[in-house]
Amino acid sequence: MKSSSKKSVSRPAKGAKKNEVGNAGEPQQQAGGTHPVMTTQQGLAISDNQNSLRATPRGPTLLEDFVLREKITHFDHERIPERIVHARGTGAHGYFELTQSLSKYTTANILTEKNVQTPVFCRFSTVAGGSGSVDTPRDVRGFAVKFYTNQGNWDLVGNNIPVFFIQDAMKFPDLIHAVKMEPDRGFPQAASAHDTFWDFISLMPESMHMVMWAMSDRAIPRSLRMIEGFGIHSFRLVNKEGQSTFVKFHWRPKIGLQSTVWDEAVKLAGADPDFHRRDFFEAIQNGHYPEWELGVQLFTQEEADAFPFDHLDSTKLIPEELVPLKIIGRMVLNRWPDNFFAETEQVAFCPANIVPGIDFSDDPLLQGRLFSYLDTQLIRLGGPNFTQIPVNAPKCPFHNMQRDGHMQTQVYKGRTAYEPQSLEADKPRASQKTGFHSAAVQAEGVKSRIRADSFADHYSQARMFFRSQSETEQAHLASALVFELSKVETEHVRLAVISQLRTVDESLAKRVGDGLGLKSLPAAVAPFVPVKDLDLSPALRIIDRMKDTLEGRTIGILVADGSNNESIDAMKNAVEKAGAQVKLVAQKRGVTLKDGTYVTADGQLAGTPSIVFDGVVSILPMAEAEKLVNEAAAVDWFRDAFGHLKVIAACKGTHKILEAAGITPDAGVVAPEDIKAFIKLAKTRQWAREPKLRNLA
Ligand code: HDE
Repeated sequence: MKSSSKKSVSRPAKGAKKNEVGNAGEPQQQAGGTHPVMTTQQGLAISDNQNSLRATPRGPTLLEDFVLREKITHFDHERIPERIVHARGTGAHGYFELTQSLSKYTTANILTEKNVQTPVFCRFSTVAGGSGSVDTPRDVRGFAVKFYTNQGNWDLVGNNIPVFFIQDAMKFPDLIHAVKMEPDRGFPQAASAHDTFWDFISLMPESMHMVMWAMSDRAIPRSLRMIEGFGIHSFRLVNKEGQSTFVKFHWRPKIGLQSTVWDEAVKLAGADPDFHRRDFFEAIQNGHYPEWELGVQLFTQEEADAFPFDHLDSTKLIPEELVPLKIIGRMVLNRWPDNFFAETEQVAFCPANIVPGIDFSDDPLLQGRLFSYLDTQLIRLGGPNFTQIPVNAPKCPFHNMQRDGHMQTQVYKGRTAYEPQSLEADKPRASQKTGFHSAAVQAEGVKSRIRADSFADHYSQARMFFRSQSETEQAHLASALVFELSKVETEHVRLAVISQLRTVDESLAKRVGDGLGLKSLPAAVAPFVPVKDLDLSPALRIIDRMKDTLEGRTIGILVADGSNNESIDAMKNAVEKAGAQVKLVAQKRGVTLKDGTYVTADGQLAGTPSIVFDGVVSILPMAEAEKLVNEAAAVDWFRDAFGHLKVIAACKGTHKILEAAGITPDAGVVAPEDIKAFIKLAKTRQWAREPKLRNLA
């Protein structure tokens, strides 16, 4: 050791000096509270959590420092593998309450016992991006619910789109490899707009229906509270007599559906990468509990035989016009997790988790999922005892003879860990009476790797979906395809997608071809079976079905020193009464209003663009408005609000900023005094404005 270390004098040998004069490495902490003494994982009280053990005050650090080593080692192991799909997500606790009993169809208590609150944990996710990606890419959203029923956990692991890209689990790894970052370059992150995705899609005609959905406004939702959820596959309900009925599960958001416009989704990714989770968090913290109705479509084998498609094919939906939706209950999410990692990250969903009275169908995609989820949890959570993690453990009693393994937290007592056994009376045995029975369905045939002919129609429902959309939604869908395909570098891939689109709908292919600047369209692909013009399903739209409510929306009011507090209050009170929340935005967060009151704005202008609001208001004294004409953040505030088709309540002075933004006021621009009109317009987007602003495909 160097001589300098020998000269060390600062070791507080008796401790007194250090306590009196402090230590350079000691933080100033607030006094008070009843802080317990910090310890190591072994329970040893820690004397100093700021300084590692050193040979001299200036180092080197000693390997002997077991407190430092324990802390760093734990930190080094803090991450677990992220989910291979649905890595980015957010979740909350809540409850499910049944309002209509399905006792005629099932023995499952969760679907027969009315007005009982069953705890749930629900996780929403994007599919393609990593856990650190953004909340608003164009993507499918996962919608997974774990019901902690008194008969065991039931997981309904669904998406916000009722169909899927592929018919057979065999193709899932290929689909995901195609959409994720390209393996040689490691990008793009959380985006389907690249060659490998569209190459795969162009060669998979069965994906055409889902592609229509993924390019529709459903894939750019405004809020997680404004998405539908679908179990996708047909499941079975089984009653006391052992008779089974097919069922499809649907979640319906109480405040209705709403989407962003594409430019807004793109800008949101930069302005607030956590936009959806923040919105979800704030809603729960503010007591605006997100709520969904649970609906079911019930149908028999005979009815299924008459459908013009095979309900076991996950690329097909059952139009509500064919089998109406029956609302049977509601889910309310009312408690934010205490710890994101312990709960939201470690929650392990599995479609194989069902309860007596519910059973699977033969859907080959579902059958593959029944294997995949448990398998993925073993690598992700490190071993078979992940079911003991509190968020995963059932809330009803559970007993079996499974033992040992990594991270076993139970201390099982007794001598036997096998069955049958005759030594211990308190050990579990199976029960014919209350146990799970698979539906007694006959299955016979020839083993093969053949896809049924009834799965061969890949285009009719894709066509039905596109043609069922409103004009505005069709234009968005066509433009999304133009955007995505414009990012594809390989010409033959772009053309192959157009060939597919021609078979879906000639007019759509033409619009996309025009958008890409093609001089002529490639030949249409020949479908395996003739494409049918199915009855249209207006229930598949979003815009026409938006609810007449401001609930779940956020209005931004731009203020400055001298803003009229009475006008602010009048707008704020009316908007809040209509169910929305209000946030004040100002160039400086501290503002003195006209009556002298000093308020702290919720957001600073440059960091709170209008993108995060559903409608904007400005109440500014003339002089302040004039100053903002030269402030890019203010000009962009209005330009974006206008461009994203939002209502604007602009005071007189603000009209100068509108002018600077190149905005010609239309019917969606009102005065802040016109509160009634503002609220009416804030309930939706100003769709009539869109064609004047954008050349949609
Ligand atoms: Fe998943 N899926 N999936 N999936 N999925 C996973 O399981 C898989 C599919 C869905 O919030 C993984 O725990 C296969 C359809 C959601 O934690 C994995 C196939 C639907 C979530 C997996 C599908 C879904 C997942 C990755 C084709 C809608 C997130 C992490 C046969 C009905 C759940 C995990 C959460 C997660 C496999 C297709 C929904 C790898 C093999 C269809 C919402 O096991």
